[in-house]
This record gives sequence, structure tokens and C-alpha cells, in this order.
Amino acid sequence: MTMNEEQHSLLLNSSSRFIPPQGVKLSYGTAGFRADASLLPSTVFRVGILAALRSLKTRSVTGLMITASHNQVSDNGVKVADPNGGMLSQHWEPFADALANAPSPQHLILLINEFVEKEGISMDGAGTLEVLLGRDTRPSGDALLQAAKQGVTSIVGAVATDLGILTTPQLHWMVRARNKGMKASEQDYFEQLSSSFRCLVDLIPTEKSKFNGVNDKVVVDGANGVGGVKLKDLGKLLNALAIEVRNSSEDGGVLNDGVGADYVQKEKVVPHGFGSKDAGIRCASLDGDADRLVYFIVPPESSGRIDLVDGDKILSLFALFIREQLSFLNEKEDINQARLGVVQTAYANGASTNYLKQLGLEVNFTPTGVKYLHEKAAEFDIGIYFEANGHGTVLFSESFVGGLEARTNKIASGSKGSEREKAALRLLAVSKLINQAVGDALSGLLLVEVILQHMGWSIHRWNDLYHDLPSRQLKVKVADRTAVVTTNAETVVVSPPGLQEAINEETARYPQGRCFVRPSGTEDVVRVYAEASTQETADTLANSVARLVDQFLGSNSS
Ligand code: NG1
Ligand code: ZN
Repeated sequence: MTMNEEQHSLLLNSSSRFIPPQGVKLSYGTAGFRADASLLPSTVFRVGILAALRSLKTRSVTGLMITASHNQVSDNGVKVADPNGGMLSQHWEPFADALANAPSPQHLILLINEFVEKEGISMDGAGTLEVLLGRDTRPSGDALLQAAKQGVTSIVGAVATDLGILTTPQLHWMVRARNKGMKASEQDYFEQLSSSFRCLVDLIPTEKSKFNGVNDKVVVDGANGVGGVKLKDLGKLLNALAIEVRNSSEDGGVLNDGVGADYVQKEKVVPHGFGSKDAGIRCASLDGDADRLVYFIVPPESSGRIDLVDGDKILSLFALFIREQLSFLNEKEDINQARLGVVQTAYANGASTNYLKQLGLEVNFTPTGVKYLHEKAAEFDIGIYFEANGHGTVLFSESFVGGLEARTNKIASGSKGSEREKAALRLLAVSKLINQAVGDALSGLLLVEVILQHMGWSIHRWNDLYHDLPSRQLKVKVADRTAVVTTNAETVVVSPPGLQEAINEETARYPQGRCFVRPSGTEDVVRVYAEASTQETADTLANSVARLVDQFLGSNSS
């Protein structure tokens, strides 16, 4: 089933224009290919081919996003959205690696031939064969998007639809919507989010409808990326919420430079554009492509420090609200006890896990990387997943949504239903508001905001749900980070031998100590995470374990 002459010469011609840089080996990793943008044209071109082949295989629309998320502005990256709007199927990742690293056009064609044969892909150009392309605001984005287009159209019959500048979650949402036969433009995205938000506002219990927030405005740090601009557009459709956007990329600031969710979460300091004037008010940060969201409070006399309200706390807020709605629904048990599950990684603060368990929730752990969390969350009727860094969403199973729809269809809109009926309407609105494809800072922000209004809570009340254990994250540069092999959702090192025992011995010396190390999937480092009863001891534990990592794998070891 090898390719015909037309296909062969098309690929040969186009790929000769995109020769990969010498001596660079790229890996698809947990979040697609990422590197300095100057190294990426051939990679992005080849991922264009990959996305077209994925579309050919699945007979569905796929997506290709050009972004390096929270990384510095000179970097860029590329990843594929699968037909369901999720990440590229994991069993295609080795092919993605092989494609990106093929040294010549001839090797590339050989690889494609082998792969289409193995996968039983018929390269006849029939049926749907369309790839949606999006990019963030990086200056290198446009040229890379052109490279992606050429990759897509190197497959006979493939159409590349350029959607321009989008957030990563918008692109994933659109791919999913297209394949479900739903309206899928950016305007449709904004309308779905704003109408389900309004629906939730209308369902706020009257006794709580007077919002008790310290300040009814939320101030959002847009990371000087795509999210701030889109949030301004979305905000125009929302009467019940005042949003002030700073660092929106229109005021000349540099993407992810002293701004954005990653900076705020890792450094726990105020982003550029915020300061003591914002003490006590509700602030939030998006990352560069708007798939992460954290909140924060500037304490009075903060000297630059913030109180972080991270992904774990967003998860906890969502879990509380959803659990409350389910308890109304289940009162007479006519919707069978829905299975609610939450999913975290080892980076979740231990205090959040304790809190969720105390609520009686089933807490699951997966390795780092949203594709693992997403997969686990999809096993439940309602699965809530969040990484501490603010990437997460709430997944609703189709059968559960079907049950809600059947129940809510009977309720005339606007009528004053029972608490159970309102709970069903609320859950249905949440399933429409929160992105079902990937974590989405814009839809996450709207859900946080409406839940706070529903509860009548200020950010302080929310932040007081539990108190984070002090923690510290460090990076260690080593000769070969792949020498660290872990198990048990990355909490236990199995190789190099002896390292885990040494970590255990050190950790045991600290009250409430917890510590783990793992190789990063996106940077050439080993990450160390430590928690303990005080900031000082968390810092000491992290530093001691970083030294152990260095001893076992030091930059000079082989
Ligand atoms: P790595 O570099 O593998 O730790 C980071 C984040 C992940 C995930 C990916 C993808 C941390 C500690 N790790 O992965 O959670 O978001 O980037 O962007 O935040
Ligand atoms: Zn991101």
C-alpha cells in the first residue's frame, strides 16, 4: 500500500525545502516538540504531515497548535490535537519522534511508507482530510504556521485551515466541536462559554445573590500572551462579571517574562503590573497559551510575595460545588449515584489531597502530564483533574450528560424548579462551560467566578478551605536525566539503585516531610519537589535531595 507517484513527488518536493538542523534530536514529550524557534521549521512542517496522516487514519478533522506555552518568547513548539480534541494518541508518539528526526527527505518518505502500511492507512485522499491550524502570539508563529500548512498539503487531498491566533484550548475545543458536527467558530466558543456562565448566574440561590466578595472585579494577568486578548473579547459578553486584564500583550510587555501562571506559581511573587495597590483583591494569572490558570492574593505589605491559590485549590472549589449539586440530584436517587472522581499528580500539595479525602472523594494519582490525568478523569461520570500549576478541567461522561439532558428537557426554562432540577441544570451548564477537550484558563476562570458568586465567597474564604504545606521545587542539571526511572506515579525512583533509599532516609528527618524526584518531560533537568511543616525545612529537604541527585547522577557522571 505504498504511496503513488503523485504523492511521492509531492512529499519529496516539499520536504526538500525543510531540511532539519544538524545534530538536534527532538522528542514529542508530554507537550509536543519544543525548542528555540529557529530550530523548528522542519519539525513543524513534519508535524503538519503527521496531523494530516492522523486525519486520514481517523477520517476526522485534527488540529495543529503552534505554541511553547509558558516557555520564553524565543522558543516555540508544536503539537497535534486528536479528533476528540484531546492530545495526540500516545501510540503515535514514537512515529512523531521518528518523523521529526528523519535526517533526509528520502528517510522521511521511507518512514511514512512503513508507517501507513503498518497502520493500514490508505492514501487515497478520499473522505474528510482537514487540519485546523492555530498559533499563539509568538513572533515566530506566523512563519511556522506557513511551514505547518506546507506539511499538511504535502498529503494529497489534505486541506489546511488557518485559524490564526488562538489559545491552545480554543483550538482543541474547535477540533472536538467540528467532529461532533457542532458549530465550531471562535464566536461559537465565546457564545457557549458566556451563555452557560449566564445560566449558572441565573441559578444562584437568591439568598446568596448579593456577592460578598471583597471586590467584585477580578484582575487578570494575561502573561503578555494570547489569553488576555481573548479574555477581553469574552468579557464583553458577560454582564455579571467585571474583568480587568493586565499584561494583555497589547501594552508592549514580553511574553512570560516576569508574568504569567508559571512564574506566579513557581516563584510565588507578584507578576509585573501588580503591586501593593492590589492588596486583598482577587487576582488571576494565565500562562502564555491560556491553558493554565492560578489565582493569587497580594497580602498587605507583601514586599512582592503573594498568597498563591493554585490548581489544587481550583480543583477543591470545583469538587465542592459539584459534590453539592450531586447531593441534591441524588436525594431521591433517580439519577443513579454518579461516580465523581478527582485526579492529581504527586505535585499536588499534600494538604489538598487530605482535604479532598476528608470530603469523602476518591482521589487518584497519575504521572505528570495532562494526557495521563485526562485519561484517568475520563473513567468517571464526572472526573475533575488539575495539576498544581493550574492546568485542568472537569470531564463529564456522555451518558451522564445524556441523563441530565433528559431530566432538564422537562423543565421549562426560567421556571422555578426544585433544588434537584436546579442542580441538574447547573451541572449541565458546567458541562458546557468547562472545556471538555483540555484544560482551559478562560472557561476555568468563568467557572471559578460563578462558583464564588454562588457560594457568596471572597477569594480569602476560598483560600481558607485548607492551608498549603510549605513546599519547594528545584531543578538539577545532570549528564543524562533519562537515567532517573520512576514508578508509582513518579513518587519512587527505581533507578539509579540506592537513590530512593537515600531520599527516604533524608525525608524521614522532617516532620510532614514528603519528597520525590523525576526527570522533566519538557526541560533537560531532574526536578525535585519537597514538602515539610515549615518553609525552612521544605527548602532544606529540597536542597539536600538535590545534592543526592547530583551525587548519584552528577553532571560529570556517565
Ligand atoms: P515537566 O517539565 O515534565 O515537569 C511541565 C509541568 C507539567 C506539565 C508539562 C507540560 C510541572 C512540575 N511540570 O512538565 O505539569 O504542565 O510541563 O506543559 O509543573
Ligand atoms: Zn500552556
